[in-house]
Amino acid sequence: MHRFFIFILSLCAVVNYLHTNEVILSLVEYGIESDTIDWILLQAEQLTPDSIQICDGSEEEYQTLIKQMVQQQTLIPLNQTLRPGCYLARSHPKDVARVEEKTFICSDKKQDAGPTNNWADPIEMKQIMGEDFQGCMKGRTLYIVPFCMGPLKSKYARFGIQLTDSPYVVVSLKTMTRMGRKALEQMEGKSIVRCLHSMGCPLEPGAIDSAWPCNPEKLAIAHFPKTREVWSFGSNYGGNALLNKKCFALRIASTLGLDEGWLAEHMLILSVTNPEGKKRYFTAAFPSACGKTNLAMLESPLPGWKVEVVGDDIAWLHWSEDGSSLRAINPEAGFFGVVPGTSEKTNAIRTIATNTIFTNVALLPNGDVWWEGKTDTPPPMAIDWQNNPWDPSKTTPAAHPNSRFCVAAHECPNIDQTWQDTNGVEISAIIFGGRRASTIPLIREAFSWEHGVFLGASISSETTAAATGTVGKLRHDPFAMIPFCGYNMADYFSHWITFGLQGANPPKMYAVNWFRKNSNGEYLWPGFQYNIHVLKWIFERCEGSVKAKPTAIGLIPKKLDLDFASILGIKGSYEELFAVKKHEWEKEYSALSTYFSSFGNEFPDELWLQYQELVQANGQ
Ligand code: GTP
Ligand code: SPV
Ligand code: MN
Repeated sequence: MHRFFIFILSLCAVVNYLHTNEVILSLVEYGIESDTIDWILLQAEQLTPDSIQICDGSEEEYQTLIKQMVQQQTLIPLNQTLRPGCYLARSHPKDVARVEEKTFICSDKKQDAGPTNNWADPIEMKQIMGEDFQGCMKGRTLYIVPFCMGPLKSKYARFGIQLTDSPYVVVSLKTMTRMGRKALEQMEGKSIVRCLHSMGCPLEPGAIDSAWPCNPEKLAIAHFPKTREVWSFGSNYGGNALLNKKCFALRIASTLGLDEGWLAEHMLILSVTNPEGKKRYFTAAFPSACGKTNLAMLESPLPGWKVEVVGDDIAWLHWSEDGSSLRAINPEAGFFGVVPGTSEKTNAIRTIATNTIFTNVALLPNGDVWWEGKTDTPPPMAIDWQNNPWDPSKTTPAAHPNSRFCVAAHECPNIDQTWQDTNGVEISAIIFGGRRASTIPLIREAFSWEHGVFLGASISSETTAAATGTVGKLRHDPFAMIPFCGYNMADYFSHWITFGLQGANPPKMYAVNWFRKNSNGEYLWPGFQYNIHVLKWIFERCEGSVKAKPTAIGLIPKKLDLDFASILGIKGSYEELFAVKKHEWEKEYSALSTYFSSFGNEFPDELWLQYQELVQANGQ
């Protein structure tokens, strides 16, 4: 206790905040360990905020911050009759997506970050970033945001505290996590992931703040797996700034999973209920902006078949204690989803009707929002995401391609009633996918767990606007985890193989591709709600009620079992959707061989064996 008071005294000197003592005392009362409190105090000392606020997660606190951001013009209230509780934020034009080239894994040894991550020495990184953090919250409030990832009281839940100077981040964390008092109440004796975040824009006295402060020139997001810390500087956007999400729940959590025998995955979790009322749960890993949220929120056109959401982005997978079932929890409590493409014809539209913060969409004269794909005909006029007048003659999009909605899970009409189950849900099937214009068929089933791991490791996908950089470039993205694995990916592959062998009855595994195109560049498969036909087939395979057709690349559905006749707007035939073209697969296997070799001796033999068997079976 003695140390606390020295800190408090030194803090009172730099922080013009009468209630600092109260803040400390309330943390002590909640049983937060003294080393965590020391950390908060030390940070406060170097960040030099004008005030400190511990966030309790109350509605009142949320509304106060919203009001403050409306005044600051960070948020624009939308038409409250059309969209109650909804706001629009416009980001800085240079702060619109995750920045992978400025994302670092700071393990002690470079080898532990592996060939697919940017590595930096942890001591050097802390020195470099430490200088930027020095004094960076001048003129601002330091918010202390305690949060829980996973259902409160679940044995699978994990805890974090984010220190941030961004009120936009605080309200987003309230929506995306179990935040504030309810998290603090569960934290006693638990290990806590320390998340430090600043927009990187100190405010001089009397200076006018911008609506979206950020510091793109000095942007860096560093992960310290050994000490379970994340440091993020300079951005206010999505996964760069909401450190609970990709930074904690994937990069740091994946390293916890490696140590403790579980998996933190970039996966949606959904349930499918058949006409007899039987429910099964599946997970699916697709790279960013490749269809997770839309699949999770699917509204089924097939009579009697229903899909409900457990999670749309991240799944933590554990074997049950007796090893009899694979359990999945969604560590999040809300959705941060891609807006463009969402319409009455697709799946998330009802979830974002109320209490949603939209970032970087267009504003309509009636105070509603618009984005590409919302309606077949664009509005005659709008204000684009950069606050410029827009009309359909413009060549630039009205909404940014990576514009997002942030909304609580309970706003989703198709949320599964078990979504907060402390034991997670039992997974029957694991699906991998990517955005591929050619080569990869609509769906195939793995022959075995090892083959399934091979399918996951083999995913390539065209890059999207979810990360800065070129869009549409094919890249290897094993398990949709390339930007999110906190350690050496070769060890990750091995971890997947051994993980499957730990349970009595591993789920079936699948690879899907909604994005195959014909020679006119049109999607062969109508996707969205029609993906239910694929989910139905997977369900029936799990039941053992349909037979599959063996091919060299996996088991595929028989034509009649996909019920093509009832699918409207289909451009491709069964034969086109499942075509295995020799020249395409030669290219595919050659690219895979080069890629797998890049992991050197660390690459698991089991996957090389799979590779060789498949190449032979293909007659290549
Ligand atoms: P992140 O949140 O970035 O991880 O993306 P996500 O994987 O959740 O992707 P999301 O469901 O938001 O979809 C991304 C884009 O792909 C949107 O523009 C969708 O309209 C489009 N999309 C989603 N599902 C389908 C599909 O089945 N077919 C086609 N053609 N496009 C789809
Ligand atoms: C993704 O890029 O996969 C996202 C958006 O879900 S972000 O939260 O920015 O990572
Ligand atoms: Mn999503």
